Amino acid sequence: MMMKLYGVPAAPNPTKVMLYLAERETRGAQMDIEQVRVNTLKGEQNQPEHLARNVFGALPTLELEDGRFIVESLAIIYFLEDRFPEGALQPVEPVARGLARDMERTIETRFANNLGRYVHAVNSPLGLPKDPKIAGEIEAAMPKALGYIENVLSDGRSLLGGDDVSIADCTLQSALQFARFGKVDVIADYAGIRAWDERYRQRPAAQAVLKF
Ligand SMILES: N[C@@H](CCC(=O)N[C@@H](CS)C(=O)NCC(=O)O)C(=O)O
Repeated sequence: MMMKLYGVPAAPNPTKVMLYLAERETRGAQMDIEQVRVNTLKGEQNQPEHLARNVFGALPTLELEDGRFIVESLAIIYFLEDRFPEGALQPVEPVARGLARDMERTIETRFANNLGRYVHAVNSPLGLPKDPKIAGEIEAAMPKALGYIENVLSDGRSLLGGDDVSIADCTLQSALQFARFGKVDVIADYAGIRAWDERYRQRPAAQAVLKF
């Protein structure tokens, strides 16, 4: 059976994997993964059919050839890195690999996750109620995370890991797309991140996947 990726456009975690797949495709990988949309606006992620794939009712979810499932976005990406090693995005050398993973985790846990919560707190695309307390807490924490990313880019590199695309690029762009979806701009004062954003969005993978 062909693998299937269950996802939905514009949601950050599915988009991270969809960008990853598109980047790998442009590097020649033939993964033969069918992409299946689960309509979150209709609540399909909480229907029994999807809960049977992922008890958390979340996306993305990868159905393997043997019918089992991987339900965490980064675990899906690492699985595909191992399963299709030719042209994988991670560096092979251990120190470079450790640093690349560290950057990706830092961007997700200290920036992307907060940005997702912030968008929901100020202008939720899903119509969640505004939450000024959460918004204020995240506004206070945001400069440190944005400063970290701006500093990574300050040596003039074109992408987060250097000249080659990395998983961190997929993570950061999926978060920034969600902010655009919610009409929230947190990068206005960060020239390096803004320039990276413009560059990344020109990439064929980005053009193929991004909706906002
Ligand atoms: N840690 C999980 C988070 C998955 C997640 O929360 N996905 C969101 C979309 S970005 C979702 O499915 N939300 C729908 C819901 O929770 O009902 C991952 O990285 O895959």
